[in-house]
This record gives sequence, structure tokens and C-alpha cells, in this order.
Amino acid sequence: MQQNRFTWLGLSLMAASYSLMAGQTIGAFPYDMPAEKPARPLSEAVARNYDNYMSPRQEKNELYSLFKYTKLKGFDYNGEDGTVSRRDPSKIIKENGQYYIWYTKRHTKAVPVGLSNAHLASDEIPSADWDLADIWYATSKDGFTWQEQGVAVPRPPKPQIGWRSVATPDILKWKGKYYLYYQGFNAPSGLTDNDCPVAVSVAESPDGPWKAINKVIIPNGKKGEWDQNSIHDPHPIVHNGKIYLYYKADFDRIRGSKDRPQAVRMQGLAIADNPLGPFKKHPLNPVLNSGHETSLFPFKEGVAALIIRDGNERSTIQYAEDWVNFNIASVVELMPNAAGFYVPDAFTDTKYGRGVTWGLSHFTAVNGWDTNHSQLTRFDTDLSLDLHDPEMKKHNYKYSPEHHYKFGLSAKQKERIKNQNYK
Ligand code: AAL
Repeated sequence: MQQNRFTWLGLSLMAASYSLMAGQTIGAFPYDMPAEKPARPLSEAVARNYDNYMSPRQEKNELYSLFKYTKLKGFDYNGEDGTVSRRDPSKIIKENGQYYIWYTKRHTKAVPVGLSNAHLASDEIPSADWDLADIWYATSKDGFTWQEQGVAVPRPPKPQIGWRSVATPDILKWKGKYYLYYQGFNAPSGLTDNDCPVAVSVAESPDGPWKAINKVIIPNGKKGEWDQNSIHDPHPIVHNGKIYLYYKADFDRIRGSKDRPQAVRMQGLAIADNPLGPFKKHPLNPVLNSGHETSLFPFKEGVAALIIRDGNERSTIQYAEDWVNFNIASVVELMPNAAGFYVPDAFTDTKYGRGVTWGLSHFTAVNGWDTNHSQLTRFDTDLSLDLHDPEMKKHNYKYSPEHHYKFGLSAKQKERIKNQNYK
């Protein structure tokens, strides 16, 4: 699409310049915006408005939507004192007439000491919010009120993969069996950066029991490769009779350094014929240049991805008809962090994905770092070919002045401005 567009643009610009040179005018762009790309010279931006988006009108763009949040019932956070945390929910599946979800749960005596204080972590003191965690699951009839069922995958004994913490699960249903992929930490997160490989457990039922396959499923990259340290957020979808597992890696970070203190976060793809691998990493990895957690769903012939929190293309929804080469399909706001959608056709090997309308996500550092913990929440949206909710297609939210002032200048910034203004 990209190459054709530039060729077309070149030809149309040439045509325009000839006609302009011949004294003709190309006429103003029409008030009634053409529904299809018009055969006339267009600026790069207007050409893009036709080429890159599912509709030249924002509210008709099937991959544009607002997100609306609802507080969940059924999860207790011990008075929000930081000792109980739930985060990084999986995709949601529907089985036996109810919804199932898996997530990272931490229940520790102490509040996390923070990644930079990982040397102070112990068997009882967590370094990060996802340290000393297990994978729990819950069920629901309506997606708003949930019943916590218990531990699905506990931390295994040393030296098995994930003995320190198992976190950030996602679910795959494949040939009647269930597979939970998750990050397996073998040290307090922060000691060796946020490093971990991906492990997997298998069950005959979504209620378990789960059997841990004690082997690395998605290996870290070799030293010097972008995914040498972290293979985060494993996210399996069935496509073309194979398992397409998307993941995120943090890289190019030197903690404490002046110019590389923050990680670059990009996403890769690994493909396998069998849930236990071998998974072959795509040669074009990374396939997404931004995004903190992975959150994708089949859409039409391709796959759509939420690009969350980090990177030049954060807060966009992207689309790849070939499941590898993504382009921006919409720009959104208040995007759900670590979104775990209910994706009815995630495992059906669909040839025409219908899209999604709701899921669970998380809020982190709720009430601040002194009681650092995360909470799950429900979000609703209209990224579906089978729903047309005009309230979800409004162009933007209206934020109050107070909401803006809440994110005001820091003391350091006020000092800087004071000095430069009074020079
Ligand atoms: C999450 C995910 C991974 C990271 C940490 C826990 O948002 O990206 O799981 O390791 O943060």
C-alpha cells in the first residue's frame, strides 16, 4: 500500500503541475468530502486520510473508538494498603456459560520497595508490584461482578522457571486444551533489570489443574539482540493454523544513565505449529515500534493492536492485514493499560475477524507509590464490525479544567520558567 501510494502521489503531483503550468486550475477540494479517494492531486495528509484509515471520517472508522471504564465488583484490595495487587489481565474467554480471566496477583506483607531498591527485596519483601506473584483466575456471568476462584499457576519451587514470580499471563485454547503463557522471573525484578523468559502451563479445563512445563518457551534473544533481556506480555492468537504469539521487550536502557534511563519498548512476533513450540521469531522483529503491553485481536483479514503508553506511536490502534506490517489505523485517548479483551474469535483461526467490545485492564500505583498496588477495571469500547455505538465514536472526551490542573508544572519547571521569564 505504501509504495503504491507514493507512486500515485508522484503521478498526481506531476499531473497537477502540468495543468497548473498550462494555466488550468485544479479547483478547490469539495465541501462535500468524497467518500472515496478522489482522482485529483491531493496533499500527503489528505491522501493519508484516505489510504491509512478505515474511513475518511473519524466516527465511521471501525478501528476508532472511545473507551469507557466501570469499577469492578468482587475483588478485595485489603483496604488498598499495597499488600494486595491484581494486574496484567489475560484475554477473557467464555466457557461453561461464564467468563474466565487470569491475572498477576501479589499478596505480600510489605509494599514493593521499587526496582531501584531491588537489593533490599527478600522472600517476603517484593521489589516490584509484580514480584513474589502467582497467577490467579476469576469467573463472571456479566463481566462486571467477578468471583475470584484461586491460584491457577503458583510460583514453582527453586530452581524451576518462575520460582521468584510468575506474572502477566495470557491464555490460548488449542485443540481442546488450555495453555497459560506467562513471564517466569528467576530473580527479584530490578536486580537483573526486568528480565525474564516466557514459560507455559497446560490444563484440560479452564478451571485447571495446571501442569507447568518447566522449559523456556520463548527464549530471550542472544546478547546484543533487542530482546536479549525481556520477553514480556506473551499474547497468543491462532492464525493460518498456527500460533502467532506477540510479545514486548524493553531494550536500549541503562538504568541511571543520563541519556538512556528509560527503556525503548517494542513488540515482536514468534510463530509455532505447536503450543509448546518451537516458536520461530519473525525476521522483521520488532513488528511494532511502540507499546508497553501487548493487546491484539483479529480484525477483518488482519490483526489490530492497541499501542499502549510508550513510544512514538503510543495511544494509536494499528492494523496489519498480513499480521506483520502494521500501520496506524486511529489515534485514541484514555486507552486501557494492559488491556485483556474478550476476543470471541481469538482461537477460531477466523478468516475475517469481527473485532471487540469490552475487556479488563489495570490501573497501577493506585493512590501513589507508598501503597503501590494495581487494580483491575472493566472497559467498554466499539472496535467491532457487529456494533455501531455512536457514543463510542464521539471525536474526543471533554476534560474539566481541574483535570488539566492536576497535571500542572512541577516545582523545577516553575523555577525554570521564573528564571527565563525574568532574565
Ligand atoms: C507490565 C508488563 C510486564 C512487565 C511488568 C509486569 O506492564 O509489561 O509484566 O514485566 O509490567
